[in-house]
Amino acid sequence: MSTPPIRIVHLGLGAFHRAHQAFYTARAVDAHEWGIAAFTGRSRRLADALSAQGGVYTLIERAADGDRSQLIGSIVETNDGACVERLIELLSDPDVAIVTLTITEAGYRLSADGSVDLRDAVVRKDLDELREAWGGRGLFTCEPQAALTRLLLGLEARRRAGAGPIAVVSCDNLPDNGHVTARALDMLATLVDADLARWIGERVSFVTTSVDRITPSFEGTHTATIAGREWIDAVPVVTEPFSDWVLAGDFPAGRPQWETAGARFVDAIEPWEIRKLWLLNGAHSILAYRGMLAGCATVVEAIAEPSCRHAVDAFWREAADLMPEAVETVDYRAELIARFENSRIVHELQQIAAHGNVKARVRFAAVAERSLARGSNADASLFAISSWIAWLLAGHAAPKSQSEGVAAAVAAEDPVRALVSLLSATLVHDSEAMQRIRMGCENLATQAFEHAQ
Ligand code: CS2
Repeated sequence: MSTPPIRIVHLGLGAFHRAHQAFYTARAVDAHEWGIAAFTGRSRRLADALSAQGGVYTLIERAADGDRSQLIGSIVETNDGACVERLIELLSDPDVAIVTLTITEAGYRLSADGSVDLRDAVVRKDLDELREAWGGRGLFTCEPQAALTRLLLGLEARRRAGAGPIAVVSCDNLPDNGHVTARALDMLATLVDADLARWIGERVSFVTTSVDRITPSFEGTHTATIAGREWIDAVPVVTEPFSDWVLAGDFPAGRPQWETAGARFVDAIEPWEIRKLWLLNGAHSILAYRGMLAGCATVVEAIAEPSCRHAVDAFWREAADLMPEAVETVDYRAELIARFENSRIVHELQQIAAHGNVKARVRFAAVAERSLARGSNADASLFAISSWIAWLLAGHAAPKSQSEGVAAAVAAEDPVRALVSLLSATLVHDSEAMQRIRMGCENLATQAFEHAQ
């Protein structure tokens, strides 16, 4: 494989990026023109392991009836996320045309109203550092920790270098993720330097995307035979055969022909995005909370559990009623069941359950708010919120998997109220909805108690 030049920078190197954007880039007809320099989020372990194998890794597509493996060579450089010096260098290069992000929903550090949470200690520290760097200490002395403040630093370097416009492509499970990223960066930039905020507004294009491929974390090796010789991949990725990528927005400095690898470019993304977020991710989160309350550990176990399946079906009916008629949901739901039932993919519920406040806001509360506004009783989505709360109150959350705000709300005098306020200002002030969420929590607590006996 010849090495393509670096034209894409990725923040958030992990299994999902390697199964999705790196896969689409490697499969595009112009793959030889588009190399990725990827930065990890928290630890440098994966960067080092991939670097040791020249960035190349095996993507194992695990279907219910067998595996299909392929080598992916689109990632040509891997870095520890903390290495902002390299990020600055790369973004100052006019040949770099795109920044993609998989920094997780929680990585945007937003409050319930969608603005950056300025009470977040990391954001505050980073903003202070950035101000000092602007004040004369110099960009290279700065060590921001949050993904968006790191990106901000890179964009300032690009502005100073006159390296031209660029596209920022969010690939996280947030509705209208391009706009969310634009708003967050504008807010952060305005707090540091109004000129940078203006430059971002004029020169950075924010692309909204809906991404889909179930890719649980996987620890293990894979032995491949290349040119008759055995090669042991220390960091393969295991994913499902299905994948989808819908994008809307401009790429002012060019882009790979991802459509030749199956991506879809659309003008209006909302129908695709909410179908995926509500039906797939919403069901995933219900399976996680209800499933663990019922003693299940994986998606396959939970979807086979009648009370979980019933809760998912009811939620799907409610969510599907809110979708534009043009969007197909019947076959889509049948296909989801088959994907969830793929017993060769081991998807831990605890992994899905992490960062529940950010996920429940997008997956449950958004459905409940819209259902109530349309005069429906929103039974299934309110009950989904109850399942998140009952799960938290039953002490199922893994250590460090939830934010400080969630831990404080669980310990509050009225935890149900405190937790709902993290999701939605509308629901917390709707006494009837609150009443039903409380009843749901009580019912689930009783069921969980009976299950444990
Ligand atoms: C999951 C997603 O962990 C989670 O929150 O719901 O990672 C899901 O597997 C992907 O969005 C599938 O495309």
